[in-house]
Amino acid sequence: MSETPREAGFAMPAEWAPHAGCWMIWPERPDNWRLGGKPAQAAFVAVASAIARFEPVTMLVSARQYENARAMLPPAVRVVEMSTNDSWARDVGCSFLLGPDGALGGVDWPFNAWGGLKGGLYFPWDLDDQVARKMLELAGGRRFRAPLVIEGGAIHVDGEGTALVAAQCVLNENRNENVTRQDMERMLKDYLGASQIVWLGQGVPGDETDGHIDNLACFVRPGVVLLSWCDDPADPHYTVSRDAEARLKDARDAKGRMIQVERIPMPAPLYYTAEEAAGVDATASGMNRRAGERMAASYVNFYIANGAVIAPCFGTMTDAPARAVLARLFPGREIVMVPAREILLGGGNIHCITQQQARA
Ligand code: KQY
Repeated sequence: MSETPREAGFAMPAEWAPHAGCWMIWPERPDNWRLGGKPAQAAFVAVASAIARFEPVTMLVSARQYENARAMLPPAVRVVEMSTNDSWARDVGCSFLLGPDGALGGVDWPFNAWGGLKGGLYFPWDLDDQVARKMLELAGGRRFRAPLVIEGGAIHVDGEGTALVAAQCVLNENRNENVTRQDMERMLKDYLGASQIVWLGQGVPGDETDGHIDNLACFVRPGVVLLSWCDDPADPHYTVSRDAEARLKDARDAKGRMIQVERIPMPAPLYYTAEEAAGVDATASGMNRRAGERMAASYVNFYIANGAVIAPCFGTMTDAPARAVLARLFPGREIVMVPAREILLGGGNIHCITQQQARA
């Protein structure tokens, strides 16, 4: 058996800890991004440009799109050629770790496109599964290949030994058959350097990742979790958000603290328009877009950069209250909201398309 990060003295820092930079992947897949990816590319440029004001950004780009991406991105963004199947750096990238004397490491999570042949979103996913290894080579970090399939968007950590997950996702049979909660806890503790796992139940309804935690809830500092909240009893997220709050209030973190729950409103319901759905190539993949289908929108799906929070906005009446919540919870950081509907149309949001590289 190879050494685990925990055995080697590595752990995943909180997202608010200092970053060396941020990694992203350029969108181009026409069965996920409408109109050949052009509107999504503009949205990714806006996100990369916003983050680049605060920390270095690396954009991984296919050979085919290299010139286009280089031309669209500001000079401050480093563009590196890499083959991928799609553009979800949170999920296919490594989760960076720090170890003894500030050594850089990273978890390379086995990836199966959110469910493999049992409801996964595309096939093949072999290029995506190699991204974490390649990132760690470029960054000069020690690689720890995990023994179970999960994605970076399925975990959040507080940097003090606590990890937050949703059972719907990390115990899903389409990631690992017959995995027990104990198996998963052991693996998460070993690979994140954690000592306490806080379990939520379901993720945001309609989330095509089977309930990634990064769309539902996140730590904003040790002992405090921000939860996407719904007050409409007719909305399926009403029950999900209440259940999540109850579980958080019952839980203790790695330091034995009770968890303070902060609520952020979920965006007013957002649906694919007929034009948006028609702009996506139809394939046999799991990503069939239909007009009128509800999207799993959430303000929790933000990226914490050095000195800033880069958060999605949707042009809805909930944008301003959401910004106010973030400003209150992150008093030392600039809140930068970026229009993110085009990212949401692809099934995720700003946290899903970014990956922080830790700095000692
Ligand atoms: O939310 C994410 N972390 C990824 C979503 C993938 C959607 C693929 N269409």
